[in-house]
Amino acid sequence: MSNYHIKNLEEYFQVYRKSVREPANFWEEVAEEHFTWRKRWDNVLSWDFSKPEVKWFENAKLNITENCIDRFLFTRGDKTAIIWEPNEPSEEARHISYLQLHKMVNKFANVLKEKGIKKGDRVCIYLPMIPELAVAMLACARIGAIHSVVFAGFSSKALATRTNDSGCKIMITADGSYRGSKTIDLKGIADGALKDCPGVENVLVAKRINSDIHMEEGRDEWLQPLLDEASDECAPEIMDAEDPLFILYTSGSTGKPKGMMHTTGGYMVYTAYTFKNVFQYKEDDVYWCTADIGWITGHSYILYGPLANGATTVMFEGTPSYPDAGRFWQIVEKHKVNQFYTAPTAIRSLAKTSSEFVEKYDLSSLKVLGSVGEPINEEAWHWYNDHIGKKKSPIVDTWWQTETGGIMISPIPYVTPSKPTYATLPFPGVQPALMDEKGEEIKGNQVEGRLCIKFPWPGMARTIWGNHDRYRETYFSTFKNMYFTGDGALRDEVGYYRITGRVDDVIIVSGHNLGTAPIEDAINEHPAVAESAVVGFPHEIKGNALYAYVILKEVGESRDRENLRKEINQSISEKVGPIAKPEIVQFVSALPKTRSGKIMRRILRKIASRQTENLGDTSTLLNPEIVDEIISERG
Ligand code: 6R9
Repeated sequence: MSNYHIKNLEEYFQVYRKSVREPANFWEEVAEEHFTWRKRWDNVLSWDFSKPEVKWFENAKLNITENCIDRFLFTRGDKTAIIWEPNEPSEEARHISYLQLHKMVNKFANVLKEKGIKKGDRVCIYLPMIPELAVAMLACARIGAIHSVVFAGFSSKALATRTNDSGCKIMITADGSYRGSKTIDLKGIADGALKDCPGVENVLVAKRINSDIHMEEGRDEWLQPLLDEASDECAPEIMDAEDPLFILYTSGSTGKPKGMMHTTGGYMVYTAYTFKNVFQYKEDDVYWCTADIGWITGHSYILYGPLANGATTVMFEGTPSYPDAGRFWQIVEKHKVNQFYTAPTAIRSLAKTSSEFVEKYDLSSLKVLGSVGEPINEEAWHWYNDHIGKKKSPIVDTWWQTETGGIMISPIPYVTPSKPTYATLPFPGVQPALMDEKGEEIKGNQVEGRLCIKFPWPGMARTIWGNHDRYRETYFSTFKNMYFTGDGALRDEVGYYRITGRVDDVIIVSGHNLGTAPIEDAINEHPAVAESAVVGFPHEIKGNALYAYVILKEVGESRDRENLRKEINQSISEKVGPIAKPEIVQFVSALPKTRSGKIMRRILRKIASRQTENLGDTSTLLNPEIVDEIISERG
């Protein structure tokens, strides 16, 4: 039996039991079986969640690009590594072979070196879904630089905060990007950020939309001429298993975003292992994950996990609805996609459109359907199963986080019997626990609690960049000796997990994690605003939408409310990003507060979702009368 590839349920249980009883042996066998190491580890695992400190494959040496590219050159040199599908269906797709990818990555790595980038330096990548994005990340990994990809939908302010927090010396961006029928002035947004990023010395600009942009003398350079000049050979930097590979920011429930830092060896083993099993990838399959590489799903399951298995991975520049709602299915037919991985928000929006958009295309290549990013509701699950999978392709509802690096709880297709809305069983090596409010573990089945993980796994983030105290505080202090996920979950009668949603102030809108604090900050910066509170409420397509309660400085002021709403939305777009604009802005005279001054978000959430029959105990409020006023003006 191979630990690396699970093929039936009996094997799953065997492998799982082994992974819990002898975790070090189990992961050692996986790491040995499938990867290229320059030097073996001295010790598989050492850990202490109270610090927290976790080390996997200590003192092992490797380069992840050697594992994702070089070792396949003889066996799969001409195999397509990346299929790039452009925004416009009439533009030709690109097929990049492992051999070509090798050259492209080496050239890019040499350009970075020429710009003085060395092992350990941070590189900000602010690019749309074009091949340069994947190549830039791998080029960083080639030379041991730490990439920090910022999703190309983020605003100047968000980009600047992230660039400065990680101390990036260089930024890689593009002249612009295509998103459906729109073009986006990416360089303009980058310029807006760069005026507040004194540490960035060089900016490399990829050409995508051929727009006439400002190039800052002495700072900005076009990328292509530099690549043309560079050598296509670049020896990989030999890294320690625990050397950082990348930083990726995720929203926190308070204040600034958290730069989750992932390391090299464990992340590689974990993403490769989970990819192989969750998608049951076979040699000639074509795999497509529709996420943006700017999120962890793209890092782990467009790039590193698939390439570490020598897979063919599709990278799509556009959107699900352009030129029409059939675009995803047209791409599935065109590239004969075998595994398709997307988000519930996309499924829900496509399920609303005419079934003709699906029926027009031949989807018979599909073998596995994946879902990620938020709980998938029953209706969306069935539509996905009936219309896309034709009841033949198992759905894998994969639960995980930026912090976990890879998939944690998920069915294994053709192995784990699925159950709609359930992420089902933990992956080998993953030991979940449900905790009650007193901090006790809830044992047994048919129970509900806060989801924690009891034991380290190789893909876990090691710290928050520059703020280890915050890492401990956020994840390891709520429950003793446990990693706390921030999610609630229930465990059914057979031990299947269902994730019920966040239990903190993070709201997931269309699969994007948004912290309420930065949105409230953006609202409060408006000169007319005194205070605000943002909560989530259920939304048919987006999963959750945002509801903002806003107190104006001068109550009864005769300012045009509609205009104020627009200005508030504008401020949020600029400071956080358009995705964070609230669905509803309600002006209120006060917010319900406890005696200690905390806003009672629980009540605001209920009002936003019109569940006001049972508001629970309001007697601890300082101002209980405000509740009725807010309800009556809810509209
Ligand atoms: C991979 C990713 C993490 C949060 C996570 C949870 C929610 C993700 C889910 C899910 C229910 C699933 N989430 N997958 N909830 N079922 N299958 O999305 O990472 O962007 O960091 O978000 O997303 O709330 O805590 P990230």
